[in-house]
Amino acid sequence: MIKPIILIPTYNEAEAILGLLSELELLHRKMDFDVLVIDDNSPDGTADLVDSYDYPFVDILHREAKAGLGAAYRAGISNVLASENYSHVITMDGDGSHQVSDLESILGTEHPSNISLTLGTRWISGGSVVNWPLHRRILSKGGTAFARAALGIPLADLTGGFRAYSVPLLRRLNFESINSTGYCFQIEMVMASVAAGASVIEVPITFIERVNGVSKMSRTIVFEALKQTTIWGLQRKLGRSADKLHYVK
Ligand SMILES: Nc1nc2c(ncn2[C@@H]2O[C@H](COP(=O)(O)OP(=O)(O)OP(=O)(O)O)[C@@H](O)[C@H]2O)c(=O)[nH]1
Ligand SMILES: [Mg+2]
Repeated sequence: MIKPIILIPTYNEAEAILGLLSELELLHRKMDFDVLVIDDNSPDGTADLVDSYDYPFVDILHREAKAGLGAAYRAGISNVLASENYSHVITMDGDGSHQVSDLESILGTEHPSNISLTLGTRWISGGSVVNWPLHRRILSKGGTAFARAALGIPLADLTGGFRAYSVPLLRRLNFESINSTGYCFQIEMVMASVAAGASVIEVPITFIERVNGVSKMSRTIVFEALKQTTIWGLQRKLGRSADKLHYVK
């Protein structure tokens, strides 16, 4: 039976990862899925903790060094696509901000069957953000508003990382052209999915600010996202649509 796989990128999430895996283990008793943690050789020993977590549904991809969220996801997705075992790829943060209780609606057994991309969304009715300072709210909402206007994609949360992609959708994408290394990978994946004709649905999620560990969000990452989105927006204005960016095979 093909099943979903949850990809969890981690860099220094030792304080959060086992809690998350235990919650997933509870859900796993009633729902079949696999988990792949993608760790960039976290100095805090995140990978050792995952290795010691002896559940057959959990695997880990060990990478040599920190290379950014986009690079980690590309490596994880490439692993998934090498297998025929999976129906969906769910992406989820490893710091406890994404709630296991929202997973069932992300996976959406009740969604229309043509849905190929589900976006967990903080900024629609029913969605919320807990314990975020004002500047993070402004950054997230402002970032999405800017990307929405620049790219002409009318969705409420383009930067969130809690999503489900159908494997057939991912197989249509040309990952050689999706090259954001940082968080703008999330925006680029929506652009590429829309270019590939994805049917998108947004479901509300509760995003809780990390309690442990340190944010990897940096000025460089914000700047990369801003610069990249501006370039994509200009390319669009010049008539170079996303499919001409060779996102679709
Ligand atoms: N493998 C890998 N994982 C990463 C990298 N950068 C971030 N992550 C993971 O990606 C997820 C999201 O990163 P966060 O730092 O939580 O980013 P955020 O949620 O936007 O910001 P905060 O919650 O405020 O920290 C977390 O599980 C991180 O550990 C990276 O370079 N490599
Ligand atoms: Mg986080």
